[in-house]
Amino acid sequence: MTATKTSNLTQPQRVKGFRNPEASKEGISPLSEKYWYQRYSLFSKYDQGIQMDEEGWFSVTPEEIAIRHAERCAGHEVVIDSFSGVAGNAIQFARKGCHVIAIDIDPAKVALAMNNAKVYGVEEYIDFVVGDFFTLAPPLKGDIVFLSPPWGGPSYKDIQTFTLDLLKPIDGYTLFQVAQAITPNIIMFLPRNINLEQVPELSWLSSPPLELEVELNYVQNHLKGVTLYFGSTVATSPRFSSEYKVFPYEVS
Ligand code: MGP
Ligand code: SAH
Repeated sequence: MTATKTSNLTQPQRVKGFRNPEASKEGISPLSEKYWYQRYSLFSKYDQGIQMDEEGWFSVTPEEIAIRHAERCAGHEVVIDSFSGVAGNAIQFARKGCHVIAIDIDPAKVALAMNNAKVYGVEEYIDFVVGDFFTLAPPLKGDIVFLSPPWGGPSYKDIQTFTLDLLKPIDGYTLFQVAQAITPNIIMFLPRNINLEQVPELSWLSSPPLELEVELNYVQNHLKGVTLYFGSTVATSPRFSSEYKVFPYEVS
């Protein structure tokens, strides 16, 4: 397993204690304002009509990280974005030329996702589905399953070490098994405080264990999340790494 680091973009800075009049005019809540300051790193085309809601603000994958995820879809046709939110990831997979099945349980989120995909001109490449991924999954066919489930809100970071059982709406092991029934090529976006020692356990759910690569995702030197790439066609450097205190794939 290897671990690599991404970096990046310039963001407007927040002035503490001051409510930005532009944000207030846009109807941004005090909770979301922190994310509004990062709006161009979330969507570079933000000013061209991007629409968000409260959960969308704190959950959307920053664009440069979503681009990085999407680089792995080269050579694959269909990506299932199982928890598509406001389409931060779905848009980038589509921009790379993949067909995306974008699923979200919240109809309001799907409406925002459709709007945002239009802003990027990629709505034709995305099938938007309102529904529960776990109900829809069994008959689905796809070359990659992308998983960015809810982490329990912004308070995820109050926990010192985030464990896989804390993912919502179901633990990470069960979620992974549902995805694995579709394809071994799985990309999973997890909190930066995820217990890295647990991660190989997901590989070991398969026999032989799945190849695994771990990527630490930074924006402007700030660690935003951790991406796990599973399966021989998306884990491009699936080697054991001594950079982290981790884990051969082989179960001895
Ligand atoms: P954050 O830690 O809330 O923001 O989320 P930030 O600005 O790093 O906070 P700070 O206080 O450390 O400065 C960081 C990133 O994690 C967000 O931009 C989202 O991409 C992602 N993220 C956060 N949450 C709560 C979720 C979630 O529930 N699900 C998913 N899929 N991604 C999330
Ligand atoms: N990657 C997305 C953010 C995903 S946030 C982006 O970049 O925009 C997680 C999403 O999972 C939320 O929008 C939430 O509505 C959705 N969700 C929660 N439970 C779900 C389920 N059972 N099936 C499908 N979507 C679900």
